[in-house]
Amino acid sequence: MFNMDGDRRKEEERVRSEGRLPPGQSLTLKFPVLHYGPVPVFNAAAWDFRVWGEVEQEKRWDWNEFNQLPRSKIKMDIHCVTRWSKFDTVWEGVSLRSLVDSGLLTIKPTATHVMQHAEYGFTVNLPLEVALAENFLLATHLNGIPIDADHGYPLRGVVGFIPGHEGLETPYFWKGAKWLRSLEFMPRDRRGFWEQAGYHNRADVWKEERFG
Ligand SMILES: Nc1nc2c(c(=O)[nH]1)N[C@H]1C(S)=C(S)[C@@H](COP(=O)(O)O)O[C@H]1N2
Ligand SMILES: [Mo]
Repeated sequence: MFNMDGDRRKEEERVRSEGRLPPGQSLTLKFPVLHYGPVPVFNAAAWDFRVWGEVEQEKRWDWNEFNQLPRSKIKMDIHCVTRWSKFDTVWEGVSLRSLVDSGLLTIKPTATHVMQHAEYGFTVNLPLEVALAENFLLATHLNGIPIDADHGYPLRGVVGFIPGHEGLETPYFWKGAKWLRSLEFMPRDRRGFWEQAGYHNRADVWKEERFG
């Protein structure tokens, strides 16, 4: 029988009993699309990804080069500030942590925060230690297929909760920029687009830091 809401509620009970449903959230089986402005068109010939600011050497990778960087895969629960959560989503892409660990990127000791810069000037800020944690990824794929245009193709930041890694700070999903084009390492904090609009600067889902 077709019983979408029955399935949904059963799944929600399961994750709640596992301690994985943050306060004020509910489980969705869909994947809502939320952003400000239009969806950009991807042009592989013009696309690049840059790392700049407080780093020993600024980097620029074109689409081909970016796809040759070491890759990681992580399963996470994602929590949107608009109160929906998705569980066990599998993201694949490049981990900032592994770029640093493999020597492909050296961050200056003066860096304290990271700004994600996306198409059309969209920005999101994160503390450096959050961006360097296991639960932040520069993602190209979701559940084995390229992320679709509405959700950030070809590259987006993602941040979520990894069950069993309770020590990692988990920000709301808006802290990952869709259509990501560069990372700026900063010597002090600066607020991104939604943070300037009144969203919480830190955005910890377990503390319900929704609005600032
Ligand atoms: N480039 C860009 N990325 C963005 C946003 C945006 O407006 N522009 N909005 C953020 C917000 S508020 C949310 S809730 C998530 C939504 O991601 P989704 O559309 O994949 O669900 O994207 C985040 N990333
Ligand atoms: Mo959002």
